[in-house]
Amino acid sequence: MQEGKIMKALSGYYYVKSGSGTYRCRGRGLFRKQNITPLVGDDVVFETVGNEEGYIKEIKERKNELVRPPVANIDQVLLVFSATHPVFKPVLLDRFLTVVESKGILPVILFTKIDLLTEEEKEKIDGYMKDYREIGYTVIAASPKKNIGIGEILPLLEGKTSVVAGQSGVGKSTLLNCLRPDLRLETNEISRHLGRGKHTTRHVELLEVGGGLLADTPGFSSLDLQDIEEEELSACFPEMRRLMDSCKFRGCLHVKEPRCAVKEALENGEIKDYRYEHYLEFLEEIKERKMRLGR
Ligand SMILES: Nc1nc2c(ncn2[C@@H]2O[C@H](COP(=O)(O)OP(=O)(O)O)[C@@H](O)[C@H]2O)c(=O)[nH]1
Ligand SMILES: [Mg+2]
Ligand SMILES: [Zn+2]
Repeated sequence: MQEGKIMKALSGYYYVKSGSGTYRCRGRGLFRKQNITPLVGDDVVFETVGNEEGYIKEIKERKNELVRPPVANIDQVLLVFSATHPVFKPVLLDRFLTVVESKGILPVILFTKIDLLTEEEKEKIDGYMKDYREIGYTVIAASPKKNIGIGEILPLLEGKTSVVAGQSGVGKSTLLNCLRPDLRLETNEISRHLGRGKHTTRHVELLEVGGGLLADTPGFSSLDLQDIEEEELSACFPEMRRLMDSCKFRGCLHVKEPRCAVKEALENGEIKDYRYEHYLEFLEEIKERKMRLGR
């Protein structure tokens, strides 16, 4: 018996890496019976058959898991946003942040394409970077194409399992190629998609980068707030999370309640207007879902 980590899942096989090599493994029938599907990122116990093959016998308890992309035991998500082209939309970043926070995973914010910024745009992005840093997030400005900021990213990956997430066209593949040039991932999928009118499906794989593991994902599609309850939402905003115990009412939703510490912080500028507006927008979305589904 050996212990290892599932690095890749492809055509019914799981590629498990251990201290002695990589083995192409099958899951046991038991998993199907118990309704457990092994995920990339799973730590497993497996039995080897010869030098290259094996059977997974046991999946160790997961720290967390994402459904789309299907990856387990994630330490952090690199949220990749282009500073421009396409233009930066804070509401989308806040949505990504909320989903990642709700799963208890650490987000890191990474702006790409900073080489394309005009003076005016740069000022705006600098403002946002300052805001998000004040909230407590690690924020990096980079241009993989011009090799700017890469030195800041590598140390963040060491010893961790990270997932790269972000919209199509923001520069995820370009970034990965920059972090590990031998990968030669295909870039510029936007125009290809437009041309062909459909997405190419790809497998999820953990790549060894900067002393850690990194998954480039075809997308991070599960961006609905379906697993989040109204009362849990403000905990996904660190600047609100810090104030929750100071509100007069337990379970305060920070909307119209009296003596609300979040509203006070909003008035004195400690919480940014746009962050609060996005909070309200998401809260509304969660409420609507509840009404619709009766839960
Ligand atoms: N100017 C500039 N272009 C970039 C940068 N990063 C990516 N691009 C371009 O943006 C397009 C989309 O990049 P790609 O890596 O395929 O994005 P992905 O869909 O997120 O994987 C490509 O044409 C890249 O050359 C950057 O830092 N600066
Ligand atoms: Mg790509
Ligand atoms: Zn409150």
